[in-house]
Amino acid sequence: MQPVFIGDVQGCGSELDELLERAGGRFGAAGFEAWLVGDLVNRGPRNHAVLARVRELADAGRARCVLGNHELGLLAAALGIRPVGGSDSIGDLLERDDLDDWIDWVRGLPLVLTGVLGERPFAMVHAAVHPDWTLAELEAAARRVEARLREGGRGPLRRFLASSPADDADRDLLGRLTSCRSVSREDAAWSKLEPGDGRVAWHEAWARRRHDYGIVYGHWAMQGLHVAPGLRGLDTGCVHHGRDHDGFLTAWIPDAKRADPFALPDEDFVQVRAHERYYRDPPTPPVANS
Ligand SMILES: [Mn+2]
Repeated sequence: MQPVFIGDVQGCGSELDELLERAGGRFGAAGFEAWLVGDLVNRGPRNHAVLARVRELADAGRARCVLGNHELGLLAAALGIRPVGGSDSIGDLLERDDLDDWIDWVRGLPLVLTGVLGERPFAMVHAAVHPDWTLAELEAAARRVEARLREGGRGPLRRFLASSPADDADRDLLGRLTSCRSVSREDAAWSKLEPGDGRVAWHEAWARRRHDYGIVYGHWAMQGLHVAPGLRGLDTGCVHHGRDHDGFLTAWIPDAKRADPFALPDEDFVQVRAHERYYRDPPTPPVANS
């Protein structure tokens, strides 16, 4: 089935509907599978509608999704680990009678999905991978942290999410997979911040290792669409529309007949311009790693 990789939706439900409709027009409703890079929710207006749409498609075998930092933020708010702030728009989920059911669905999302495009193995992750990891090491790390997210009731989940990355290696891995933008040149320690001060983009460090697998990711709206050999970064900031540029929801629809769909040039993108101006407030500066 034709994979359609979709960038960060963040509650932009009408743009997701349009993108899925366009994919359906091209491949038929049952002729494609949506692969979503995570951050389905927050900042945008239709969080429950987006989760419900993706869950319905996933249950029908027509969508797959990895967990993003905003899904973790939803869990943390629902579990009382953090207050709901001014830039949060997840009230439509937090106030629902079936919130418990959504917590269980979200905590069960994978952190990494893998497959093969043409002859090229690849992984999809929300933010980043460790520059040194092989695909097998990446999968092993993801499976270990997924098990931590799923084990036990609310208590163990709350304790794991609230733990410090410095004290719990799995919590540190969770942060790298869902929130990292840059790594230190020295020891590849991860940071949420843009490159600078001895840090380079995580994918720059990763690319130097000449890995044999490709990566599809999101999370980095300020960077925008990233098309490089082996790398497809799909967060084009739909929910930031009106900030200082237009926001788009981007899909990568690779031609699987190519031996390496991750090679350049590559024009296989479809973009839906944001339907509304969502961005109003000044950006919240990133805080310490979590
Ligand atoms: Mn993100």
